[in-house]
Amino acid sequence: MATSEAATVTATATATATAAGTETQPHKLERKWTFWFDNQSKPKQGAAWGTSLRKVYTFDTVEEFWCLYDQIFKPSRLPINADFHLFKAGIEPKWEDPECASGGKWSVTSNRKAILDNMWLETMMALIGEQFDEADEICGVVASVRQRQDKLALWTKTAANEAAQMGIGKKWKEIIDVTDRITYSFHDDSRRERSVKSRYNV
Ligand code: MGP
Repeated sequence: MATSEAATVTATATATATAAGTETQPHKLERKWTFWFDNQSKPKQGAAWGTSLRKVYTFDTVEEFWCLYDQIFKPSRLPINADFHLFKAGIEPKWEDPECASGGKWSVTSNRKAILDNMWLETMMALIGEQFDEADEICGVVASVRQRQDKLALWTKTAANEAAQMGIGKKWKEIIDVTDRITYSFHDDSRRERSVKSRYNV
């Protein structure tokens, strides 16, 4: 997404949210969330990971969320090697962020665009609606479109806290309606080696 597109999104989302707010008060969320976008489809040679990662929009109302989701944030619209992220405001979707540094992620794959879109939407609604008992443990969710398989990952804060991660994993499976086993990996392992072993599964 070009900077001008991001600016248009910002203006439209604000306008729509404001228009919606003229009749009723916008519905405030428990906390602020930020949408991010990363397009690694045309990587600059030698560019370090993260150079194409862009913060797009921070919001804290239901109306802004629906407007942004509807207009932009559907993973089926992404090119190959691009990602959307929805993270708590103030947390960057990077292993290097202090809130993520000791964390990890639950992952699911999808071969069908419609399923990925649906799992992404269900997960985002659960996050902004504070549906997880361990909400403080959650950093955000990432939708990744890849040649081989699309992926969704739920990033959490304290990888070593197995009980918290198992609680989140079980709840997430219900939310996205997945019955197959899902796996949890530590960011620390990903930092060290490319083929990462899973630490927990549920
Ligand atoms: P990835 O984006 O998690 O998987 O990490 P992808 O792109 O689906 O690739 P695959 O290996 O699963 O097929 C891919 C690579 O990007 C990692 O091995 C790192 O080199 C780099 N990378 C990914 N993340 C999320 C980070 C990060 O947060 N920080 C840094 N420094 N590098 C990262």
